[in-house]
Amino acid sequence: MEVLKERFKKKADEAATEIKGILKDHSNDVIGEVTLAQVYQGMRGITGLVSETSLLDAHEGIRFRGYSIPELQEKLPKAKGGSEPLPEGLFYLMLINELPSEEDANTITELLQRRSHVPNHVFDAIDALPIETHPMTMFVVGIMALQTESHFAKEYARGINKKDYWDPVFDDAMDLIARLPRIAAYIYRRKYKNNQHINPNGLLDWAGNFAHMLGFEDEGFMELMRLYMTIHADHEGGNVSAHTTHLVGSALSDPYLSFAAGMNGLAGPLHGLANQEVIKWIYELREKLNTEQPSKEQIAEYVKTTLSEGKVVPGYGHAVLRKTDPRFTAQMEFGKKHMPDDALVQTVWNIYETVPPILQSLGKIKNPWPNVDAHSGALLVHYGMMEYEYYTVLFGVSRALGVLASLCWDRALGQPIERPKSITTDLVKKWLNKEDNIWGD
Ligand code: CMX
Repeated sequence: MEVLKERFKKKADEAATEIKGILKDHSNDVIGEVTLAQVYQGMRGITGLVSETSLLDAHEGIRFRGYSIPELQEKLPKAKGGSEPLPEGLFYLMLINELPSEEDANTITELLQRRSHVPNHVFDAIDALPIETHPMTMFVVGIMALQTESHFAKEYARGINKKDYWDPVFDDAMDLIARLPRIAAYIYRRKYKNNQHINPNGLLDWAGNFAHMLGFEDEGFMELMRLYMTIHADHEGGNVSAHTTHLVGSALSDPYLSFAAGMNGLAGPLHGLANQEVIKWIYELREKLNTEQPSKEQIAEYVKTTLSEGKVVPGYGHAVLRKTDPRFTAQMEFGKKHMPDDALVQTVWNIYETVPPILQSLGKIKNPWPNVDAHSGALLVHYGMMEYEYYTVLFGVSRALGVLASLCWDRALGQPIERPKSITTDLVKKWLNKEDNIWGD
């Protein structure tokens, strides 16, 4: 067994024993109550699942296994000559629950390189789609075509013991993470660069090689990809892409099926697709006002028009966060360091100064502050990646690190099929009229 797998198994066994002990003594402890509003309004704030890889605090933002983004930037291994964290290191941290050494991160890079072969039928499946197909659709089709390679699906068909589910799931997770950059780069080069594809460079790290296959050799872009792939990787378990992957995986659908389902969720404009919507929205604003650098007054007017048309301001608001997203701040810092004079980046910063008070004044928006998607596009445009419809694919490649590490934990901890209770409004009315004693009160 490879070292990483052994380490994972040891950690997972320890955790499983610990959880068993906790449940033995505390199974009936109550950890929250549920209101009718929560049931009707997106289950917001209901604690209902375990996701080991990260935890989101409304005011502080995300922590991966206890570490904030600035702490990760300081403590995770870097590429040679670089200053941003290697996403391989974050993956190790999420999977093993320990900070990786440089050697640990390099081991992941090597393992991923070894597993990165993508069979031709995957490219054929993508090629069968019309060129105007959205890149996220191509991405999901590519992942689904790759499902032929699932170790878990094969082992399950052979009758694997349930104690061993985690093992082929682990292999599938590693294979998928290794192969996604190739699939994603293929989609980019097919759709936007005349089908001129670029071979992988085995000397580069995972994110650096992804940048290379996309066609961006600039060291600044490679650094951006390392940061981007790190900060988008995980956002605890309840967001649509993580929760969907977990939910579908709970039916023992293999990691390809589960991750593809999660990516269908990421492709929604209230979730990951917001990163394309932000740039589209800024471009429309610039075009309408015929200026490259709209003033704060012009931005404010445009925000009001957007709201009056019954649309959301993309990149702002969050279901859990109640402060500026630290993932936004990390990208702002990157912008200040690498491109402080970029007109589009400055517009993003002017929007940041303009939008929150307007949203706040509406009185109904719980979080007027920017989320991760408000900034990412402007940094990509700076390096020449103009094709904003592609941006959510980058988010998806990164998100694989978190949700697939989580899927390994789900199976190693023997998490059961997920099946919450739903109700009907008829039943609610009966309960309110005390005609039915459904909840025993
Ligand atoms: N612009 C305009 N209205 C907004 C808004 C925004 N950015 N954010 C929230 N609202 C509105 C909601 O639509 C809702 O309106 P109604 O009561 O009329 O239905 C009201 O404010 C209350 O919403 P909320 O409780 O503050 O927010 P939710 O938890 O329901 O939704 C989110 C969270 C992210 C979907 C929402 O803020 C939004 O639509 N933002 C814009 C899209 C976006 O940036 N999504 C990316 C999120 C990060 C990610 O997953 O990638």
